[in-house]
Amino acid sequence: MSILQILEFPDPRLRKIAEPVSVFDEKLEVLIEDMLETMYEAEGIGLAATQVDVHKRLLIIDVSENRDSPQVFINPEIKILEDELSEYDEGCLSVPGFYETVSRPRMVKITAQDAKGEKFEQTAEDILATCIQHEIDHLDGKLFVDYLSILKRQRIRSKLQKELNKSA
Ligand code: GNR
Ligand code: NI
Repeated sequence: MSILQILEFPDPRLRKIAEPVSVFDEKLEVLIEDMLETMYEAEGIGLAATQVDVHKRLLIIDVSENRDSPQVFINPEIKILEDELSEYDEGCLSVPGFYETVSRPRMVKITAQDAKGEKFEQTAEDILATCIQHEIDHLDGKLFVDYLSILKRQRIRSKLQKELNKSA
């Protein structure tokens, strides 16, 4: 297993639109294992393939307290089940150190495939619903900072750009 490098905003590769997964092979299983290891090491509750520069429609989530209940969603689609929104202070491993409140639909239905290509359906509420929407946004080249004011986004961008320049 290996820890993968997580891209950081404003890296343009975070804006790529991921392609559907069509082959469910050993290589995919290895990618999933590496993404899980990377997510746990970074102490995130989710990770989208886009964040590790793999532009495939694949995301993983673990919102459990004990960090022992990973969920894998491949080619996920969501349907909003309620008009009600919920607000969370969102963070992102690709936007390190920044947390801002974002509103999203509170309850969604997800259809996706598992690592074997088997289709499944699941409803999600609250933090799980938020996290899945946040991860699907990554697959579509979107980041939570896109929901903030331009001013806030520019401030975050210039602070992170300075950090990236320092380490370059
Ligand atoms: O670790 C994460 N925490 C989080 C908190 C609130 C809403 C969304 C998230 S996802 C984030 C990990 C990440 O960046 N996934 O893409
Ligand atoms: Ni994120």
